[in-house]
Amino acid sequence: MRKGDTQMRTYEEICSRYERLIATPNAVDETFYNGIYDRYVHPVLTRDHIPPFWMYDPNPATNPFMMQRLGVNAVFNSGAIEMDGKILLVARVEGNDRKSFFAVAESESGVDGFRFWDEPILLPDTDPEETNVYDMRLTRHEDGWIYGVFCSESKDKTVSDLSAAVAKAGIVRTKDLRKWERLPNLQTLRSPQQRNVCLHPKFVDGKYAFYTRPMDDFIETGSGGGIGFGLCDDITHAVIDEEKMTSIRRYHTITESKNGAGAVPIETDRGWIHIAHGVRNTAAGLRYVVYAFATALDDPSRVIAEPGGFLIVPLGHERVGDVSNVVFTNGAVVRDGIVYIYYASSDTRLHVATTTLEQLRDYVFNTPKDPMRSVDCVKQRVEFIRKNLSYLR
Ligand code: M1P
Repeated sequence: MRKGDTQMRTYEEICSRYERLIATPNAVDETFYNGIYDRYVHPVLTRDHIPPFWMYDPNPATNPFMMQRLGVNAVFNSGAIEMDGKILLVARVEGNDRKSFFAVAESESGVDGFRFWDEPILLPDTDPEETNVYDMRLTRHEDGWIYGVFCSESKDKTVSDLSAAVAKAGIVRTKDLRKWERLPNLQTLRSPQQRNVCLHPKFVDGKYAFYTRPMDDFIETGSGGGIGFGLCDDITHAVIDEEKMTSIRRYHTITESKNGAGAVPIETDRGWIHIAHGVRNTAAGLRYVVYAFATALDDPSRVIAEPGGFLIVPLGHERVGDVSNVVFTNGAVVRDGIVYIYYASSDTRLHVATTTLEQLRDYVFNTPKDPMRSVDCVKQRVEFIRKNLSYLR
């Protein structure tokens, strides 16, 4: 290389760096402790985990500077499932052109070694107006299919604002994450827009059950009061009339601005555990955190436990990215009693947090509720301190 030239790598050098990254072991971050879950030193997926042949033309004759031809900006919000002993993620990959798409990455351990399959998922193209797709929740349903429910976004042509968009819930199904069948989008008769929709894994009253997030607008949920729940008879033409509220938005809490279903609910002997996201507004913009709640086994729309506050909050470098101050989850896996919670930070990269099902259940059912007012929070804490001190003395 001549002095002043930009650095140039060969395709082989690019690949060996990529292989080194994939082979880098992850480890529990011992600087963090809360007794609820472990965080990890490294993210599990980033844009550097994208196979070089997705971005580079390896042929020096047609790519003499070995430059990226099709760059990738970010890898984040990911659905998750266990298959044949491996953990598979359907990640949201965002190209440099801002369009998102889905791609499967697999790992034996669930905490490191994630490698993308050779090609991203090419969904059946059923709607020419659909411009962007993202945030797939993967549900292994008792009907035998694996469903992917995701946000299908199109331009809102009813207003003159160029950035106005309409969000709907797209539905696909598969048996193996390789061959996908597209079904018509979910219709919610009483909500003009939908995002963060998640299919419950079991029939409820003999019907398919969806967690929804009613919205009046693309960004603002408006009159949408929280995470909804609705039933439909036929998933091949899914229509929901009434949406009951499950976990609701509340003034001066982590869900004040909006909330939304995250991972597919996890069944325990005490109830369904939900790992969701809550959003509040601040002078610095929206702040997204991950929280948990439980619904009843006999009525998965009825909230029976809701710990106060957040479960996961953006920390350190997680706080910075394309959309800063965000953690978001749409996938978790339970394998051999270990819960792998895949959460993205700041719409840029994907991390894992691990805990046991026993710990998560303890957290959800034994963490005190949000008392909703400062004075009651102090009373709650003083009572807690006194009990602790009398035990310690
Ligand atoms: O940018 C943060 C998140 O914003 C959206 O979530 P919500 O619908 O609750 O506002 C989603 O687009 C999500 O992808 C994104 O991470």
